[in-house]
Amino acid sequence: MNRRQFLIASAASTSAFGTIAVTQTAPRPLPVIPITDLTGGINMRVPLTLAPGTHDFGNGAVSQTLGINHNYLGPVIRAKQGQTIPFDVTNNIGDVSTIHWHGLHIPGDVDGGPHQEIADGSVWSPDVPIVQHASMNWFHSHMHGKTAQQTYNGLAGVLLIEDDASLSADLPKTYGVDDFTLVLQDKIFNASGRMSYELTAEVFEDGFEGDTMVVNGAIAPVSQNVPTGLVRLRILNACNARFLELSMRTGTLTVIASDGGFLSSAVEAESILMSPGERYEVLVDMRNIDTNALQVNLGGGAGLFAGLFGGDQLTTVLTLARTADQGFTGAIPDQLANLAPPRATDATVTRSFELQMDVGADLVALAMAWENFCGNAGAMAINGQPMKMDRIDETVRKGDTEIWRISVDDQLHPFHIHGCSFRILSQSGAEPPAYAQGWKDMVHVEDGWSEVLVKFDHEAPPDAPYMYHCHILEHEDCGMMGQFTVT
Ligand SMILES: [Cu+2]
Repeated sequence: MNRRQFLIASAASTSAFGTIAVTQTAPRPLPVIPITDLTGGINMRVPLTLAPGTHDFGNGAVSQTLGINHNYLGPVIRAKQGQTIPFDVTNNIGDVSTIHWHGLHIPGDVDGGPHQEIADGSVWSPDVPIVQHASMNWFHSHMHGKTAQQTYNGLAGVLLIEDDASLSADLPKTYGVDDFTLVLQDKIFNASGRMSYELTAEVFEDGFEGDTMVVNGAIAPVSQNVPTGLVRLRILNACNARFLELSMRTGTLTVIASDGGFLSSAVEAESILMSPGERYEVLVDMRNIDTNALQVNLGGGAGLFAGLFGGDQLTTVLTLARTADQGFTGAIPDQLANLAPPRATDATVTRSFELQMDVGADLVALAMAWENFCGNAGAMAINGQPMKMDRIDETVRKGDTEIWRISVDDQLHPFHIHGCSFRILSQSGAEPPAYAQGWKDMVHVEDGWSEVLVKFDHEAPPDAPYMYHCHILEHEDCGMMGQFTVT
């Protein structure tokens, strides 16, 4: 029995992915993550404190977690283009950590990657300039070799950027009323109901995938009352490794924004495929329907299990129930942003990256010495090289437009580049879906090449390089990561 056959057999015999719906009765309320709204002005340093906590995900058990200003996960921070956020990031978790601002166009020395370690008990105080357009970003641990475990345990939060256009746009924008931030994760809860994270060599190969969906720290399904009108969902796939195929129970998803900002116009999609690390904003029309639900397909069609199972296994993550209150009465805007098609002819440099599940035996011991963490699995690599903190893999000239071509030796991987947004020219050899044709910082690849058009406008010197890596966090920790400078 090979690896894939084993997975199919074990999934089918235990029905691990089918237990969620049948064990739930009344949905829990959607937790609305507390927001730190800085758009009105910043008159003090903004504290973020990383610390251990305990958290009940809704099953009555007390789980050991990590959090940022909270027992589990961090706040939603809202800031505006043109501001500089003076963060004080205090690390009290009892271990070294970092906080990376995923999606931000910022210089390498404040990027929060593995070179900006925060020792236990110390404070990191970056001034983070917000120069880009309205977009949903996030922040999470990026401690090399420990990213997967620390992020899974709760070191992750959301950073919403607004600009003049987004603040005046005719869109739902009342936080917690018709504008919701959803942090989606998959977890495993042990027999005592406590969150668990255990790695075997097999699990390492695929990345850690849980059997239970969690929304904003509560076990799905969760429910939320909403007023009559359009409702906006800003969705983050914060899973370590699981791709999420999302759809609505009734009707389509109206996608208005991707990782790096608004699409040029809304895209209607039957479903969207979100890799770990991706963000999409969608509108749900609650003008003429009493209830609807956001659902994820845990059966087949997405991620590692693509094409392996015949049927769908649609699981509700969030139920929306309409009240008589009048909400956002506007319509879906015709135009959201002025976004020209990407011009591949602008590129003056082309680079190629192969994401590799296996490296030669001679490199495995070296990879461990370079602080890659692979459990008992062999090391992983990009272009034959496992991650090494004191090796610069690529040097980029500031202001250049480049094409990055990404391929894989096996499986499906999501690829992330720090310090930029890019446009996808092709994804696994095909045109990307319409909802993925705007600004992105994630692209995935399984077959052939994925190609992105990217321009780097900020500096990353040799002592503070940017990362590019697989966003399956176990793969990243295991060496499927490289570094580049921009000068
Ligand atoms: Cu990977």
